[in-house]
Amino acid sequence: MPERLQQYSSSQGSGHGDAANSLAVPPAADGQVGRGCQYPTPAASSARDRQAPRAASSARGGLSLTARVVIGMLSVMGAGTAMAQNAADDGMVQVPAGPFTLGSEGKAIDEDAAEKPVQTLELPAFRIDRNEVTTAQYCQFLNAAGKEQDAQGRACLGPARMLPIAKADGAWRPLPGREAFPMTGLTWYGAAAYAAWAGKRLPSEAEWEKAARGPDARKFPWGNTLDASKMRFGQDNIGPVGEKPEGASPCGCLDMAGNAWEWTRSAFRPYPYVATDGREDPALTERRVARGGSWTGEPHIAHASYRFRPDPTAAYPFLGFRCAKGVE
Ligand SMILES: [Ca+2]
Repeated sequence: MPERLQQYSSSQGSGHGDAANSLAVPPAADGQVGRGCQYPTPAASSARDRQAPRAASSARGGLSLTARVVIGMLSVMGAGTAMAQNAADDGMVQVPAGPFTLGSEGKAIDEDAAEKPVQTLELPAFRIDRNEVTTAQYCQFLNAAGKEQDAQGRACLGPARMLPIAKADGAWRPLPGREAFPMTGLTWYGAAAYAAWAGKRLPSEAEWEKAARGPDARKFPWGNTLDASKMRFGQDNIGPVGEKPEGASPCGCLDMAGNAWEWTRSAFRPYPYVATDGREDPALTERRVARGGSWTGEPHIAHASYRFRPDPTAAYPFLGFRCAKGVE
């Protein structure tokens, strides 16, 4: 574990390099075949949405009254469609069913032995948050719950000194200027409790990696070459979620490299990854896998297959999460 990560630990540490434990409870199984990610990035979609009304407006000069009325009606209909799309946007993207590549050969200098062996896995379609969960969203959860523990009484938050939120007059609020920052400083239990409150769940590490790499086994969300301009990393370079659209994954997820590390549902156990061997049981108390690197200055471990492995009771100012859910 890099020294910079160790100095922030609030609990038992990250467990980088630890051997996995063994428990056995059946998880929700995945297993269908289909095509890989083919979705446009949010940036591309947003650009199209913004441009369409302007194109209709600029075409009005020199047209008959009838033509203007028709164009006006079409513009209103178009605006209505855009509003309907926005209303239907729940902040999640869908990852199609189908095969993808998990893990690495562990040969490159930035690859870890725990990423071996490379596997081709198949997952059914699922949905995953486009962005990391923000401080504002997490405060909504805490204020609705009225406590800082999960249903079993386990702490959701790390020490106050590392939190991007604060409690005053009985309510949790983001620190000024951090409303759109990823929620960090929370335990795995805190992440899982939020997901349950939101009607979602944490992604398995396999789901997370598929959403980050797409169907073509790329090393980073944007391709195979480390590009620091496409991710938030470096000292104190944590920032609002979704501000690096050029670093979007093939399915349109943002900040899957950098900004905050992200808890996944999966317990850390050696590969090969087997979804049904018990590692996806949320009741496990063993170390969990986190993915994606962070702002803490180690861009070389931000590749999508790297497996950070914190204790579920640990909290760090660089560790956040995003949620997933099944497709109904
Ligand atoms: Ca991230």
